[in-house]
This record gives sequence, C-alpha cells and structure tokens, in this order.
Amino acid sequence: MSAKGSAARPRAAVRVTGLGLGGSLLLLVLSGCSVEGVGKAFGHFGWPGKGITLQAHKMYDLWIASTIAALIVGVFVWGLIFWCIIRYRKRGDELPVQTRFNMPMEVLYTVTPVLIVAVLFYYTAIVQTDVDKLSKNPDQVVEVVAFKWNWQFNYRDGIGEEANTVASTVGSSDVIPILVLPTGQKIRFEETSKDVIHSFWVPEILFKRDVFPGNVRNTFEITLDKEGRYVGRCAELCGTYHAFMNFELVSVSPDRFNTFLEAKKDGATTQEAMAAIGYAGDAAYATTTEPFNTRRQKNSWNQRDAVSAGTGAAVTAGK
Ligand SMILES: [Cu+2]
Repeated sequence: MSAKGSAARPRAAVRVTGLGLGGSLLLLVLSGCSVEGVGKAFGHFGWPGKGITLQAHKMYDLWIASTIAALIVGVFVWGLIFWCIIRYRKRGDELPVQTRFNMPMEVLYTVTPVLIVAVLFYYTAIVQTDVDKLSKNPDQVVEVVAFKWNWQFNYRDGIGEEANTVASTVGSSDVIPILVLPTGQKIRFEETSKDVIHSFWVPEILFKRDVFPGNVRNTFEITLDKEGRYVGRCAELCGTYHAFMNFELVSVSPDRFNTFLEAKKDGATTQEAMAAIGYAGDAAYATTTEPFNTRRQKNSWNQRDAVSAGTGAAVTAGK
C-alpha cells in the first residue's frame, strides 16, 4: 500500500505542475501577449488572417488562443501517453501492480476538463456578446437586400424599416455590386431577402449572417479598421447560381466615403461615384471578382466561350 501511495504522489505532483504551467501559458496567451505573432507563424490556424474590423480582431484572438490552449493540452496528453507506453512497457510475464481507486486523480480528471471548458466558455461568451453588440446611434446604416442571385445595398438615413434609402448600389448579371464603406465608423447592417435565405459574408470580416425573407430583419454592426477591396459572397446555398452571388466591399477613409455617398445622392452612377473617389476606369468596377456569364447554352457546363449573345455588355449595363 505504502509503495503504491508514494509512487502515485510524485506522479500527481508532476501532473499538477504540468497543469499549472499549461494554465499559466493559457492565461498568458489569452491576455493577448503575442497572439497575432503566433497566428502568423502558423498560417492563422486556418483563418484568412486577423481580419479588417475591430470585431474580427477579437474573434481572431479567441480562435488563435483557443487553438494554442488545445495544442498545449494535446501535447501534454500525448506526452503522458508516450511516457506510459515506454515507462510501463511489457518486460516479462509478471503482472504489474493492479490499482483501482485513486481519489485525488479521479477528482483531477473531472475538475480539469470542467475548468478548461469553463475558461473557453467564458472567453467565447465575452467575445460573442461583443461581436453581437448594437450601438444606439450607428454612424452608418446599410440595408442589405439579397435576391436570386445578386445584392442591393441601400444607404439609409436611420435605423429600421421606416428609415429612408438615400442612395443604393445594385448588382446585375453584368456588374458586380459594390459596397463602399468608411473605416473607423460604426456601421449597422440590416438584412432582408426578396425570396429565399441567403447569407452575407465577407471572409476578411470573419463573420457572416443569414439574410431572411419576410419579417425577420437580421442586424449586426462592424467597425472597419483597414482600407482595401475585399470579395464578399453568399454563404447559404440559395439556388442554381448561388456560387456566383458575389459582391465587393470597398473600405475607404471617411472623407472618401462621404464624397462617394454625396455623388450617389446627386444621381451619379456607382461607377461615376467610384471615379469621384479615385477609382477610375477598370478600378471603378469590382477587382476581386468578376461577373458570371449567365448566357451560356444549356448543358454546356464545361464549355468555354459558349456565349450566345450580349458579348461586350459587361462595361455598360447595370450601372
Ligand atoms: Cu444567395
């Protein structure tokens, strides 16, 4: 008995020390020390990067920190497994000491996973609440209207269905819809669909939300903190041309955004308004994706150049 007891105690001590080390590492990581650095070194653990909104950065940190925590636990467990395999490998026909109950170990086995889950839950709940938060007075309100198979973006003068659209951009078979938005401002999205369920998704925002038809008006807010042009997609299988239901988010400084919006309000086309903020010529159109050719002949899925009519319309139509 005493031999078993003294053997179990150092092992338990090693385990507790290991857990303590793991826990402090987890805390260190969750406190945001060098989360981005670690993420970069490991290809962001499958994510597109740190994201382009304040909300995305929080989700990114949570994802990387959780993955690191999981890896720490994983490495510790793998270590124990291999240590046991080697240390207690079969050396002869003699049976090893048969043990049954070890209360401290049993308690540790139960408490440790519960603690890990609790810590993950705590940080997840905080980040989720933060990402879902709606401000009382957003700086911009954009109504996202999805339909088979394109997007319309309405710039609104207030919150809710009763507000008015002051300007809008829309996509067609020939032109990818462009959504110009300012950095550093709280932007509220209000989503509605004309037909089936779609989903608004910009991979760099690290976020997507379903767009429902009928009375459901899904909302969310973001604050962009990086300028650039990013492809947006429909992330809910909505029909034949779902895969081609793309748009482009153009993130610009507030000054340029105001110029764009004023131009649109004055009746300019989306491309003229894009030119007004320095995106002239080809740059006035989407650069991250291109329109899908909807004029293909039937049963010609693998055929290139199967255009029957309308070639060349891409630059003029759909403004
Ligand atoms: Cu869709």
